[in-house]
Amino acid sequence: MTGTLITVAPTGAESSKADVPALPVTLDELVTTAKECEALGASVVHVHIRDDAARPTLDLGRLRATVAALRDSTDLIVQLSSGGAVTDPEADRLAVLDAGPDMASCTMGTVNFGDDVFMNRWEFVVELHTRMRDRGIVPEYEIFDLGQLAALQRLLDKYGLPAGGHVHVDLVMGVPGGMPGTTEALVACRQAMRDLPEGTTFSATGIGRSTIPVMLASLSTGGHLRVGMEDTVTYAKGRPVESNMQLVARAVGFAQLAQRPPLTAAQARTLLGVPV
Ligand code: KMH
Ligand code: ZN
Repeated sequence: MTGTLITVAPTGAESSKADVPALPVTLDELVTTAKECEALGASVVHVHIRDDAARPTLDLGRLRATVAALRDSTDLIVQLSSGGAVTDPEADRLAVLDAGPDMASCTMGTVNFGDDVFMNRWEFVVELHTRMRDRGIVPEYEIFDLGQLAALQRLLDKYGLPAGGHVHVDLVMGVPGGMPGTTEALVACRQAMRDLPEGTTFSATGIGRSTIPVMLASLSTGGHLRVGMEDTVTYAKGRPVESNMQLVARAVGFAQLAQRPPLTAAQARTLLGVPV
């Protein structure tokens, strides 16, 4: 498939509404954002939710309501974050799967995360992978550093392919503590992915100012794109991001320039092995 899968990650768990007023934090704001990003060319939404005080939460009732609302209003593939915030306990992160999303993230190892630590013990990763497979939830394997691709190979060798049989990886680049958001690092990952099952696909996102170099490197090596205010809150020097739509529109422009126009949600389901 020659098109580009565009994932929007509109909210994340790190920015506060006070610092970033354009961040979608209510269910209404999230659904409106998702609809508008879908109309522009996004096909997957990577979801973190907030509570009434706009703090990150993994409240199961809210997650279920969010999945239902996104399904009602869009055809997007709904991918819930199982990463949550760095403070979230493993049990709550596993319980995210009970909300029944199409996809969920599965981070392939522990990484320093700014001043924090994003913990992903091996046993926890195995539990996420196997529970997702048992429930037919398609994982997106989040890779913050090169060695995590070797961990993914080990996971698949030992525990088998995920639900849907297709392996999709997201390179999260430029986190302070993880791999840098550079073409060189992306190419190193691309080469390491040759050891993964045939047909493995990848998207990439560059945190902060690495967003543009990572988009260009991903497109030019056959990869897909993830953009959104989870990863980028500055559009250009001195210009805060106005909305997630602004970031999706830029990604669509880059994809068209690369002659790999955005995939529809239906095409994305076929690519990723997500049932309709
Ligand atoms: N918020 C980060 C600690 C994911 O969504 O799976 C983890 C994260 C990855 O964003
Ligand atoms: Zn996330």
